[in-house]
Amino acid sequence: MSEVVSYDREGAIGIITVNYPPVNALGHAVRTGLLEALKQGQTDNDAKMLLVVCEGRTFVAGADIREFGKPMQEPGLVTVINTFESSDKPVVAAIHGTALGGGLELALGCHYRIALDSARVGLPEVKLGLLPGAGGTQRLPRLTGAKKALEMITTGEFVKADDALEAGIIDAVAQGDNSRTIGLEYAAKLIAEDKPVRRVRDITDKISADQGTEVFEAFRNNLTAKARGLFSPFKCVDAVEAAFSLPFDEGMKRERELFIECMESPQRGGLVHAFFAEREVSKVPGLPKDTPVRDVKSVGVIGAGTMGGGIAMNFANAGIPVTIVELKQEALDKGLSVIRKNYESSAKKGRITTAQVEERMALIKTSLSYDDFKSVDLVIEAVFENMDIKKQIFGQLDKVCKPGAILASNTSTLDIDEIASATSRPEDVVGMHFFSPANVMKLLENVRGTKTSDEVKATVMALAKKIGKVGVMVGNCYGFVGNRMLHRRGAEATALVNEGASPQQVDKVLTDLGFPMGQFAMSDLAGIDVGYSIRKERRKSGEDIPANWMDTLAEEGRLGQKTMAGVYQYEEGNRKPVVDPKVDELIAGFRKEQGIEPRAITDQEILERCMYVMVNEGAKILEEGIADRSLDIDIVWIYGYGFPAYHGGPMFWADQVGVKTIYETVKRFHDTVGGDQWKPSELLAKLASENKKFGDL
Ligand code: T1G
Repeated sequence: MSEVVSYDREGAIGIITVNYPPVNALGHAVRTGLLEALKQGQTDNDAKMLLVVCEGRTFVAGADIREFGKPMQEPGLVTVINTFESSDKPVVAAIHGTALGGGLELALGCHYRIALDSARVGLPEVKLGLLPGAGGTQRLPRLTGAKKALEMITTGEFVKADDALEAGIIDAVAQGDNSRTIGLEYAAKLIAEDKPVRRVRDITDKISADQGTEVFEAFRNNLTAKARGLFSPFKCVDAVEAAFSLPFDEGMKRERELFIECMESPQRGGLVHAFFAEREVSKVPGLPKDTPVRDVKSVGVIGAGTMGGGIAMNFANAGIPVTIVELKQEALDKGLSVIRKNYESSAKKGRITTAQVEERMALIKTSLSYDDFKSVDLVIEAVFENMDIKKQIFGQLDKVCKPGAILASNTSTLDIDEIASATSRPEDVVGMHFFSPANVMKLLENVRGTKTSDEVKATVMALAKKIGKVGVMVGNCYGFVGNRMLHRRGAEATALVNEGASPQQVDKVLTDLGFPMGQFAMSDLAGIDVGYSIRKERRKSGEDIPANWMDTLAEEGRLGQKTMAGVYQYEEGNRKPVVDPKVDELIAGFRKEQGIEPRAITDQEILERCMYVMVNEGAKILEEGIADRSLDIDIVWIYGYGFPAYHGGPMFWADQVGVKTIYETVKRFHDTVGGDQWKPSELLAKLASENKKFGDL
């Protein structure tokens, strides 16, 4: 008998129980166990009906992703599910937690489905670069019709139990917290009503109703705008369309063909890497799992600007009271009105209720005095990037805050140790670098200072999860992980324009790679003045930063979206960047002034210089231990800078391109372009010489 699937009976109901923590994934042992248990149920004469339930926190959450890319062991999932469907005894699935991917497909192979009201169902395969490959694209539309099936399968979004009932995916919803109990009650009711076997494959009314509709074309057109190079959503549409144009078994064959195309696509590798990396970053090497975590029941935020306001919203969203302190009442009033506007627009979009708007606003207090920080558990400083001001603030916090309060800075570049040196408790000082808009962007770059205690590190990592962020712990250096690499890319992109490329050519190379926006469109969003004042600060501190055409833009008052003109120009109420011939003239003028003869630059050179400079810097960051693992860098870039997840992040992407190729090119640019940024990282050189990957580290 299988260790992970058991069979027993209560009255006339045979019960098949899966128990394979953490999420009952359909690994080989579970697939084999399911077939064995089904056979037992079939031959158990006292069992009139069979019930499939799962132990632990959730019903089956899909195929076992760890088996992807390895040779497939029989029985395959399609075989298992077809066998359940062809059972001559009715089979019921009782769902709790999340029935996802192969888990929902298994339930769709059963004849009846009941779920706890807290449960959710979904087919999120597209988020892994795949499509439902065990009948989901053929069985789901037979229950829901084309539109709902396409929505679920192309977005991978989870559906609440009540909505799944309304959509016809499940037959009943029950309150309670025990799926076995509700499953048994429901099966007993079906027996009493003498309910027959009901195979989804035979249900055709929704199929005939939607045959010949334009919905598939509409979805393809819509996806073209949104997919940004992601491959699998289109294959999802093709597969669902097959359910409306082919008989069931033919449709299943077509699904399999399309599934294999996705499985073999490199995008699947990138997305599966991103899936596991997102879970791995929360386990910080060297930080014991049982490190005590401090309780954060109240938070203070300094600064009611864009960042301060967004940061405060994260804590209010998690039910944690926040006090925002500013120097002037107008700044507080303005900050609070922006927060309320953001909440009201979320309510308008149906993401939260109006009651929740008021609940969250009630959790946000304002003050003009640091005294109101006396009893808070954490303070996050979010004022503009000036070391003297930050040190003055931390000196004050050191006097006001209670022992054990965590003092955090939202600085995006400055030295955490120097900020901490302004206090008598550097062990309680840490960087918590949020990304704009802070209430939306998922990344939280937690920055450990040399003296930051393990307890504080563990607390801010746990807090990231609590406020719905992906927390990554990184070391302290200029720009930490994300901005340090971004500055290298920004400098290379700017230099390429100095030498002859156009800003729009550079941006197109990055958006073609899958980034939501290019380097210069991003500068326009962040504000040209932000980079300009950082360069001025660095030049003031003696760094040799060559003049560049972006300085000219700033000096001309072209600060980006906020002035409707930066590298691009913008129309009122429209964030779409429009090429501005004035900028080309301005750049030509700058080159002439600098005596630069522009040259034709290929897209390939742009890609190599913008991306390989990041990889080389990433390798230096690993060498220095600023990032513990290459996956930390990948997650920082995927959740903080829009790096296309299907490329797996910069370091995973580098492994796909080839470390040796990148190293050889970096060496070449070191000779031809020059500059620190092209000094090859020793780690990169070592991996290239040993034919190894960052993923091998
Ligand atoms: N396979 C293997 N391991 C999995 C897994 C899976 N499907 N899902 C989760 N884990 C591990 C995860 O790595 C972590 O491990 C632990 O479980 C807890 O996860 C043919 C081909 C279910 C909503 O895409 O969305 O079916 O880090 O930290 O926040 O059509 O996990 O503890 O060692 O995320 O409570 C489709 C993926 C597969 C669902 C729970 N299914 N999982 O979230 O916990 S493709 C999915 C999730 C498929 C078929 C196709 C979430 C969750 P560790 P966690 P959580």
